Amino acid sequence: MISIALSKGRILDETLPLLKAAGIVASENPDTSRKLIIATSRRDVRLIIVRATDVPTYVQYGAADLGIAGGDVLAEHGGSGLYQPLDLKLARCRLMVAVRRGFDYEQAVRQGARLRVATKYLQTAREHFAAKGVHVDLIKLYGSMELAPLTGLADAIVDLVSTGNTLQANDLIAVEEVAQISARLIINQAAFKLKRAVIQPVLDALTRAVK
Ligand code: PRT
Ligand code: MG
Repeated sequence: MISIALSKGRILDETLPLLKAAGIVASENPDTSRKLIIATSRRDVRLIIVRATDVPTYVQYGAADLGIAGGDVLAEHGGSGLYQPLDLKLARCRLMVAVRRGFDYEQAVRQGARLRVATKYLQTAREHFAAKGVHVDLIKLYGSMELAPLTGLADAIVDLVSTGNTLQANDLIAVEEVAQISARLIINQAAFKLKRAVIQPVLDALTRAVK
């Protein structure tokens, strides 16, 4: 038996068709079901439903053998104990620096001002600004990052952008790309060795489905 950790929402919506193409069909709709463990059309494969940020943790400790997680979440987790063999090319977006319309980001950076940056992505943001030599004070938030520049909590945010509608609705503009993001398949390293006979065909089928 293998378990695949998935999160509800975007990742799930885009993953179910991919799993189906790989011959794995959920026995009930995880979006509407209250069940957190969901059987599939394959008796040796089940789905477990966790928060997006918890997916790498479940797979790292082997509580799930496989998982599907955004590159943003994986970068923050660090990837310890995980193989990341396949970019699924879904739930694509960009991690961006954004500021209030009218805030002169280039000028602030040029002057070496100490920027206050609010984000859920502390690790990634720290590395990004360190590589640019920009001094930042990072403020950890868990959601609604867009509010931070509007309320004076921060000068800038680092957040995910897909359509850009959320930034626009809040009078913010993206000024810099931090990373391009997509969801990846992750596999527990020990499970990949011990359960290779079950996992390898799933990996192969998903690889074909992505193409
Ligand atoms: O919602 P919850 O707190 O449970 O967890 P989560 O937000 O981590 O999960 P979910 O399902 O919202 O996102 C899961 C994954 O989808 C993320 O880890 C990303 O890899 C990926 N993804 C792709 C996105 C987006 N696009 C996205 N646009 N995740 C979030 N957003 C948010 C963004 O943070 C911003 O608030 O959508 C808003 C911007 O969208 P646009 O279209 O207005 O630009
Ligand atoms: Mg969300």
